[in-house]
Amino acid sequence: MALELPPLPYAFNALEPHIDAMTMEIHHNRHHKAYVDNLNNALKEHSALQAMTIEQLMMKIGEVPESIRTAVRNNGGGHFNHSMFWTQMKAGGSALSGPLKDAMMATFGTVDAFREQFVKAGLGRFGSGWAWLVVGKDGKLAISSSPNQDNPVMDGIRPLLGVDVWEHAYYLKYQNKRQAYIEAWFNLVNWDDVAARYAAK
Ligand code: MN3
Repeated sequence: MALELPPLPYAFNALEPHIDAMTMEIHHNRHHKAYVDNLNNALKEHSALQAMTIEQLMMKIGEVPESIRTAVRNNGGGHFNHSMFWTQMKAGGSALSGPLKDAMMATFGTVDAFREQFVKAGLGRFGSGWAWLVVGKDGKLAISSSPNQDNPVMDGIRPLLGVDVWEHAYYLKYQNKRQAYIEAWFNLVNWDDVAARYAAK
């Protein structure tokens, strides 16, 4: 039972001007598709692993046979992270409110302070990777970042929001200006989706 590339929940050009249509098309149809194809290929001889959800695979990455662990880590991580990434954006974004906003104020003081720290985590990730808003093991919100296609789930931590800071996510429009990309990306965050993740604890 092969994993499938989930369709984008909107058109390639829906997120313009913040993320351009060509970046979205290449990112989804080629990069994300390659992660799915490579993951299916790695799992070909492993029917027990094929029966797991992508989240279960991430949680149990340490138990995946060593011969395919790196492939599953990179490509399974890519599949998990991007599946989440698409649903966390929508044209125009949505407003942050409710218990998630309260928790954010309690942890970071202000929403602006959260944004500032989140941007900093994205800028501080050298090379390719992700910045995350997570629920830490203490139940509190926290910001982290991970290299490559790693994610908090691999460490038993629940991600609420992630931004892809690989150059393929922004280079066509923003070139080397990662900060401008992350700040523009905030306009697209679907906080309803993030809040639903937070509520699902
Ligand atoms: Mn990407």
